[in-house]
Amino acid sequence: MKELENELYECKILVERALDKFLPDENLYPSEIFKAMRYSVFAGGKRLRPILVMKSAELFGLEKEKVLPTACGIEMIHTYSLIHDDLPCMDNDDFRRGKPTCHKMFGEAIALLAGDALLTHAFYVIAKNKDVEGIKENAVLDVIAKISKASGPLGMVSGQVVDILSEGVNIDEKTLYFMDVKKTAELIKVSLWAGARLAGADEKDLIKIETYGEKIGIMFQIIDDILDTNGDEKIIGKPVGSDIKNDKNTFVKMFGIEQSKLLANKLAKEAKEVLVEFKNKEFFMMLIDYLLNRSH
Ligand code: GRG
Repeated sequence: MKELENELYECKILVERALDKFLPDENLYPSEIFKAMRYSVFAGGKRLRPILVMKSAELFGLEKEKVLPTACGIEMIHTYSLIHDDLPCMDNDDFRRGKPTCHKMFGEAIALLAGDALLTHAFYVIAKNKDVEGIKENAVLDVIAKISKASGPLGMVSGQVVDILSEGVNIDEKTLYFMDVKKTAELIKVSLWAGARLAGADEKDLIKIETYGEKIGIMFQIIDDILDTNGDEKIIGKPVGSDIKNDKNTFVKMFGIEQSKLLANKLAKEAKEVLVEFKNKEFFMMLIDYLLNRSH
């Protein structure tokens, strides 16, 4: 596990340096928006999605530094979704990543705009990947199309819509899976797919890496649901019980903690099976157990 943690740390440093380079300077006019964007991006975060982009590119033979524009763009999209998710009209949360939420610091209007700004700026940055030596323009176009689909109304937004509309309502298992695949797994899946596509992976491998992404994506959300019930507030960076407060539909609500853990373990096993024939798969194998046993 030490080896995996070192690798995660090394990638995180690369991502954070690149994010600093790709985000507009906060002294630009009007500085309030740039300050709010930077505040939320640098409030913390595991940088899981950009790391997946980089390691997936590496798995298929491309240096991980070459996909940093795409990796950073996806982290910007992820941060936008967190800012909007925390707004009073959504989950109305005061803390995120261990700090006051964007709207608590900058007010609702600027927080809404900071989310919008990160979402749009993300595609400006992702498009820059075409200027990196060895990257094909067609691959960048495919990546832009796929990321916009995964984060838009056919992806993450529809998951969020079901999440909001089903508050206080009993939904069935199929709807719970739909919601979590869209809300959480889509961005994780597309991170892996994008790294692989930029590295020139073939269709068969693209499908496999996406399947792995779907399994770990749902597993990630199940663990998120469990941590919201029994996690350590100081470690997760926000108060526990916010799902209960908002009467959310979660795996814990539907199946209880023990059954949810079993489901997460089953997905972990299935994810390992997907990559069994891959060479150099050690990072992705270790990552499954790391995410399964995570405390934040
Ligand atoms: C369109 C107005 C509008 C809002 C959209 C799409 C959306 C808002 C929100 C996405 C839903 C969402 C926040 C899903 C949760 C996914 C999840 C488990 C987030 C936490 O991810 P981590 O643990 O966070 O990787 P860090 O802080 O480590 O980056």
